[in-house]
Amino acid sequence: MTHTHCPYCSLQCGMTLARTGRSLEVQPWPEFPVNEGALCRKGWTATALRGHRERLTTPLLRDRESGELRAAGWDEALDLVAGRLRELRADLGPDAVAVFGGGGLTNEKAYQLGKLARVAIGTSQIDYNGRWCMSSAASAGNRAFGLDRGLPFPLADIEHTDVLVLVGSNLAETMPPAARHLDRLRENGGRVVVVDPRRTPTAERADLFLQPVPGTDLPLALGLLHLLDAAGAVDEEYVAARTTGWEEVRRSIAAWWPERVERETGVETAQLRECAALLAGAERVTVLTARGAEQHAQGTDTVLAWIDLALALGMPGKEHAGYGCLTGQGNGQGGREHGQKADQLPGYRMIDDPAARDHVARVWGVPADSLPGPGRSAYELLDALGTDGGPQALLVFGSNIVVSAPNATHVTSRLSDLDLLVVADLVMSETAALADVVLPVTQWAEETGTMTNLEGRVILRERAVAPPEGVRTDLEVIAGLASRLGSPVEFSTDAEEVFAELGRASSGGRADYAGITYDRIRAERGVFWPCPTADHSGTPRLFGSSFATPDGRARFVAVEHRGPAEPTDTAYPVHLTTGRVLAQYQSGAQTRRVAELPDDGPFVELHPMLADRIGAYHGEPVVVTTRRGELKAPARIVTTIRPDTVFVPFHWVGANRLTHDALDPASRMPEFKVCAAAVGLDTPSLVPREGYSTTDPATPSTTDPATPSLVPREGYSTTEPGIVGRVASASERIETPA
Ligand SMILES: Nc1nc2c(c(=O)[nH]1)N[C@H]1C(S)=C(S)[C@@H](COP(=O)(O)OP(=O)(O)OC[C@H]3O[C@@H](n4cnc5c(=O)[nH]c(N)nc54)[C@H](O)[C@@H]3O)O[C@H]1N2
Ligand SMILES: Nc1nc2c(c(=O)[nH]1)N[C@H]1C(S)=C(S)[C@@H](COP(=O)(O)OP(=O)(O)OC[C@H]3O[C@@H](n4cnc5c(=O)[nH]c(N)nc54)[C@H](O)[C@@H]3O)O[C@H]1N2
Ligand code: SF4
Ligand SMILES: [Mo]
Repeated sequence: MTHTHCPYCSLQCGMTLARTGRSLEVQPWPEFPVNEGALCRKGWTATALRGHRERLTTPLLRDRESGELRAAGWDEALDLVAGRLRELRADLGPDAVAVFGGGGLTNEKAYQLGKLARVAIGTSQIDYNGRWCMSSAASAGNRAFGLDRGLPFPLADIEHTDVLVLVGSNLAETMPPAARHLDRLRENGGRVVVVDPRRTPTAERADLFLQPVPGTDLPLALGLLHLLDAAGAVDEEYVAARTTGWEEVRRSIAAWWPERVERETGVETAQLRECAALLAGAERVTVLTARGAEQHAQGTDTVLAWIDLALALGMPGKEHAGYGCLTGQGNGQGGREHGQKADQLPGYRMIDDPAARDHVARVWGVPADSLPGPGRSAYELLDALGTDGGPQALLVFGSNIVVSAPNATHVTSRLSDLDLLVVADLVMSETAALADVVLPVTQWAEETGTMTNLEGRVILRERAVAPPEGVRTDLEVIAGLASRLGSPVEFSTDAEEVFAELGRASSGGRADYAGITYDRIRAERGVFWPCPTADHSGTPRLFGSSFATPDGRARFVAVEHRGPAEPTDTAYPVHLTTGRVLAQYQSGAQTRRVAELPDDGPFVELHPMLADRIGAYHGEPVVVTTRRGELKAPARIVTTIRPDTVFVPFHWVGANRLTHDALDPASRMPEFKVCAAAVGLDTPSLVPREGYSTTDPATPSTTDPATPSLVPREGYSTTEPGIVGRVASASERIETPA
């Protein structure tokens, strides 16, 4: 029996792994506080990849002549990789080699990956998939509070708030055991507000559901703030004592009167007023954002607008109230603290800060001036691969870029221009399938390491079983490469030893782990950072008396609504948004291989009115087209989505051929959550006429056979969700999701 944590999302549910004979069974661990024994179906089936026939168990090298992958020994594979990296480094400099990490990697792996890049390779070119996850909330948190810890309080605190506002989170499907907090909150007399263009299972639990046009959460927040200010609901005492910048925000919200907000967001003024009244009357308000609000080219400003709202109400730092971001990946929090991010060193130190460089270089035993500066952000890094002056080799640990990167067709073509692509994975992901070298690694139950959950709680995953013969841990792979690259310092392969070094490297930094040990985590069921010394009890709650800014005050930031990078037009008249379903995880590399989890492939969720317009029936294939590509998938006709919006899950190849690569200027987050699309039937009339290019927005298109039915009828407003109930004809075809 081993107590450990689920291999998937940031809730990091505690579970017990029990061995019976040769099998490994998932059982509850009721004492672990975050999930109290509950798991979602991904957690219950997590051991299915153990002994799976598609598990990789030997290194693979691409044969130059046949183009096929063939089995190889570890020494042959690592020698080949290191040899080629040395050549590239000698010919083109260390930045010719790039590293791409993942928010699912343990703290120890993320730390060693950063050290591999900066010390053993000497490259500045390292970033990771967390850039696509919560980075906009991270930039906003740093700006407003001087610190980014997703939740500055334990998740269970939300049970005691009076009003909880969930902006772009579908936690009932993305972290199901957390949904019970919503139920308890309501039992305690609290209210829940959900903001989402789709009435999700999370929205079903809401007292008030706002259904804005994708990409308009920012004006929604400013509109609420406008009403609150007008009603005298701003906590002037708190604002004066604990913040700066309010007057500028106050001026900037003056013009966001409700009718303008309704025009922009599609949320009716009556609902807006209802929401403002709920907030104004509450003693404790908690605002939580997730990817729906954050994955936009104005994601940072959107989060700042919601933080402005929370600050104006006097909430951050108050008990059972405040602002938080629901981080996503298993180690989405720790993964952004220990050095796999382009601009960071361990302990959430900034790589361009001379004092930070000195400290970390001393721990690493190298001169500070040998450390490179900041590199490119995730998408910019991938976009530069194989180009003149860009990296010519890429090492990937813990991401399936081909499926999950925005504008994926372009990214895949960048990968194919590389001189060397190396992927370390457990299974043959779509990205591994393109690699020149595939390195088979252990998975969670077969190794030990720490993760930091969405609350900033550092937890321990203990090894429960031996790995299959032939695979190595990521730490062993990293160390093997480091020594072959002539690293001036040793790389430990022992997770506990690496954690102790990480503790020293983070000491005195913003995310200080120096006082945390494996034994303490075992004894205390997790320790919250910052925890600077062995006798420090850890920090479950932040900001009680001051914020992490130099003067201890939180910053109001005035923001402007720029709108989506790609607005709809007559050729691409609907909003495309993307996201998740309960039974699949991320790029699906792992969960699509679990037989117990339903895998029906991608689908296009659309409203009966839109379906009516294009003549689509439930289950019938439809084609979604954007300026970057198209996807054919069955229609799923539901009344729960806005009539002007379609939704496609990204767990399968396809959704990201459609998405836009516009980036947020501060966080470099791509705009996964909104772009302009056309949707039509998969019929011959959809084949572009001669001379008509689907990639040319300038082409006059109202006469195009693919789109005329999408031009709104007279009297029909695409921004008015209330119209839903008036369409009876399509209702026979409606199927709401279970
Ligand atoms: N089942 C499952 N659970 C997961 C994951 C998974 O892949 N599968 N992944 C984990 C990870 S890494 C993450 S980051 C989290 C993500 O967790 P969530 O953020 O909850 O998941 P998403 O489905 O990406 O987006 C949430 C909601 O945003 C809505 N949305 C789309 N556009 C907008 C918009 O413009 N504004 C607003 N307000 N809402 C919008 C979508 O309709 C969707 O319901 O989930 C974690 N948990
Ligand atoms: N359209 C659209 N695209 C999105 C999003 C969206 O909402 N919409 N969300 C974005 C978000 S929030 C995220 S987090 C990304 C996630 O997308 P990805 O980065 O693709 O995440 P995963 O599918 O978890 O990929 C992890 C890969 O690493 C492997 N792996 C798992 N554990 C380990 C390990 O310990 N070591 C190694 N070496 N490999 C391991 C897995 O088998 C898998 O192949 O997708 C982003 N892409
Ligand atoms: S909610 Fe997240 S951590 Fe918990 S069992 Fe499901 S996937 Fe695993
Ligand atoms: Mo994520």
